Amino acid sequence: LSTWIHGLAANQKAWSVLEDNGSVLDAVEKGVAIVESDFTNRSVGLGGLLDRDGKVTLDACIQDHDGRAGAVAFIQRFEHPISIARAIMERTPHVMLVGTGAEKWALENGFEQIDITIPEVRVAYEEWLRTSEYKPIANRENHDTIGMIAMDANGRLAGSCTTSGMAYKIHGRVGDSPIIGAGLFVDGDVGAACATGVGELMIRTAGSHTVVELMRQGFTPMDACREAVLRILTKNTDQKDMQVGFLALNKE
Ligand code: SD4
Repeated sequence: LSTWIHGLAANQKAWSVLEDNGSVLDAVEKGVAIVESDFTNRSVGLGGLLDRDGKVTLDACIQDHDGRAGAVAFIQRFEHPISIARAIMERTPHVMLVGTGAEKWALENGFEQIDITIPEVRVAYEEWLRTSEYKPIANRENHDTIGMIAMDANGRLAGSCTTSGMAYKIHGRVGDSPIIGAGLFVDGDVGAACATGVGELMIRTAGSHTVVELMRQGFTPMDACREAVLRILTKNTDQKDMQVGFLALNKE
C-alpha cells in the first residue's frame, strides 16, 4: 500500500520484487525509489519543490518487521534517500543521520551526489519569492510524499517513507517523514502505518505509532486511522485547514 497517485507505480515495482521472492524490505525500498527517480514529481526526490533558501532537502526512513530502522534527514543532492536510510540501518549502530554529517557518511559509503536543475521548479520558486508567504498546504492536488507499507507471503512487514517535504519550508526544517513513529511505524507483531500531510501534526502526536498502538488494542486499520486523525483534530486547534492522512495494515 502506498500514498497518493504516484504510489501506483511504486506498488507495481514493490509487487514485482515480492513476486520474484525478494524480501519485503527490498520491496518497500525499490518501490518508493521509483518515485524518487521521477523528476516530474514535485514532492519526492530531487524533482521536489524548493525550501525558502532555494534548496531541495530530502527526508526518508525505512523500518523492518523486527523494528530495526534507518533514517536520513535534511540531505541534499542524493537521488535515493531511501537507500541511504536503509544503509544507515544495516551498516551503522545508529537509526538517523542528518544534514552534512549524513551527506559525508553517504559519500563515504558509495552514494553519489548529483546536480539537477528543473526550470519549472526555479520559476515556481521565483514566483513564491515575490510574496515569500509560507502556507503549508498538503492536499491531493499539490502533494504526494510517498509512504509505503507492505507484507510478504510469509506475513513479514516493512515500511518506507521519502519526501522533499513541505515546499518553501525554513532551510533545515525536518518533517515527520524520516521520523520513526511519526511518518512511519512498523511492529511485526501488530501491523504497520505511514503518514502523509503536514508533518508537524504527525510529529506532535507520534501519529503512525498511535495508529499501530490502536491496532494493538484491537482497532481495525480503518478505525485506527480515523481515531488518529480525530486526535490530531482535537489536539491541534491552532492548526486550521491542515491535511493529514494515514495508511495502515494489520498483520492479518
Ligand atoms: C512533510 N509529511 O514534510 C511531509 C509532507 C507530505 O504529502 O507528506 N506531503 O511534512
